[in-house]
Amino acid sequence: MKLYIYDHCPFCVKARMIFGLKNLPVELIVMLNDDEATPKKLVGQKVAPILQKDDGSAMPESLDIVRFIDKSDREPLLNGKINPAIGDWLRSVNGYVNKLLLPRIAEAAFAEFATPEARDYFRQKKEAAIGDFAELKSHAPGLIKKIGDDLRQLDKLIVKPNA
Ligand SMILES: N[C@@H](CCC(=O)N[C@@H](CS)C(=O)NCC(=O)O)C(=O)O
Repeated sequence: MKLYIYDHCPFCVKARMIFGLKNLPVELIVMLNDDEATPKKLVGQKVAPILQKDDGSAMPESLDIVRFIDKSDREPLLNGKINPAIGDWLRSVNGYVNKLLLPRIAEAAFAEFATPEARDYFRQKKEAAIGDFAELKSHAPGLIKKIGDDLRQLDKLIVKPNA
């Protein structure tokens, strides 16, 4: 099986983790960030992650991929209770964390930015969505304090290190 990803993408991390947890092989393919043709050909939209099965069919949506792989050997691992407080935590943090993450991701040495065009594509698209990166970086100290406080709250919600 092949997993089409971006290295910076948290949804892709989710999809990658189930292969690691189950010790299943997968071929990782990092798409260039400005490559619209590959994902559109596979699933009709520009998105990552995408799982391409051995029969050639492809599926998007990280949690669909996780569930599909988890059930594939009839020994699902993900059968614990879901803590709604962690969902609430994620929704709250997702409201602001991209203001910290995206300006830094845009400068990092990820394979999806192997060409200047791919990096510019990301920067332009994300700045159009969340604002000027230089301006956002000027607000970093307050956001770093906030994510630090939120991570301390998350720590209290994690009942087992391998949960
Ligand atoms: N609901 C999707 C969301 C996936 C998603 O938003 N991926 C981002 C990358 S982190 C994406 O493909 N964005 C389009 C783009 O970068 O142009 C999932 O869980 O897989």
